[in-house]
Amino acid sequence: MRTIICDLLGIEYPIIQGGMAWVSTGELAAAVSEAGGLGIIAAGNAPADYVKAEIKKVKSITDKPYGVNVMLLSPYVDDVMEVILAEKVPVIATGAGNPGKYILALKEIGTKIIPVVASVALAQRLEKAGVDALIAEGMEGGGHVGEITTMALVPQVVDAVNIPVIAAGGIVDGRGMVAAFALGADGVQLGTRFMCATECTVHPNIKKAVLKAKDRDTIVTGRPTGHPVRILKNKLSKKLEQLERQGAPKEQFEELGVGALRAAMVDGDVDNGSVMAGQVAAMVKKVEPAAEIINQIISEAKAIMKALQVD
Ligand code: TUI
Repeated sequence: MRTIICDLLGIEYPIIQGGMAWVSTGELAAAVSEAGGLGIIAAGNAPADYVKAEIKKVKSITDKPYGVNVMLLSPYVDDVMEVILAEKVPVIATGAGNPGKYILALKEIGTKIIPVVASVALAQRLEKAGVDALIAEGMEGGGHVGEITTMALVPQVVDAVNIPVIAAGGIVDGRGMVAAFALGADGVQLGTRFMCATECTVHPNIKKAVLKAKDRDTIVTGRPTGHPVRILKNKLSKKLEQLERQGAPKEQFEELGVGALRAAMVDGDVDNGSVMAGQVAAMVKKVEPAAEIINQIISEAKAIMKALQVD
């Protein structure tokens, strides 16, 4: 099951845990890295000190490579980048924007750079700028999403660049992993499945909500803000839908959004909080250790590939 991604990142399995704001803490990242995947701390909208503390946690639990996901819309992005440079973080992923201006400094210290892209144009621009790999994330995923599905996006990105591509959005098990390989990806990133890892420190209400979710229980909200976000349907999503129907100004969406993610993930407010999760939430069946999630995905993928052997 080794691919070019394993050698690039120094990991055993080409499975990356998505950087989910207020969810992907040091505890989860360390557990995934210890199990042979790449664990990622999410900086989200948190200040640099938070990120530094999470990095320390990972380093105290594992010597294996880990990453930090930097959300480029964060007001603290420059401070977070400084922490990443100072701590010589092995891998950086980015989301919700173009990380172009940080690439040179990161390359200088040997950090591997794998930005998340939702379009071919940004993929090509970032390849030219010298990034090491790309995460092509389809709109099945949770949180901030683009407009293209994983099925359509991954092969288009794969065809457009000569660096490794990791598929994300809508992947939850070995079937998704093999499908990603068939589309030309060299690895997968999973978020929602790892939200329900035992080691994930997200509020227990969130794990319960994901386990309860059915196929049509997510919705993309906030399109008028230019930053559409997939969340589990709840009171907040209904209010956001109503604002959209009314053609309300951006500020009203932002008012409802501010703090809603933290309220959900940290405080467990599943009614009025922003419960970001992907369309595959319905396929997450139980809370289990990160190592079991990874081992299961790998054994499912191996079995499928064996069954697919044709002459
Ligand atoms: O970043 C994510 N997922 C996220 S970030 C987040 S926190 C947040 N909170 C409120 C509003 C917005 C975000 C929750 N979930 N995934 C990676 C991702 N990046 N998906 C899509 C993109 C993306 C979109 C447009 C990357 C680049 C881009 O274009 C920038 C450009 O310059 O072309």
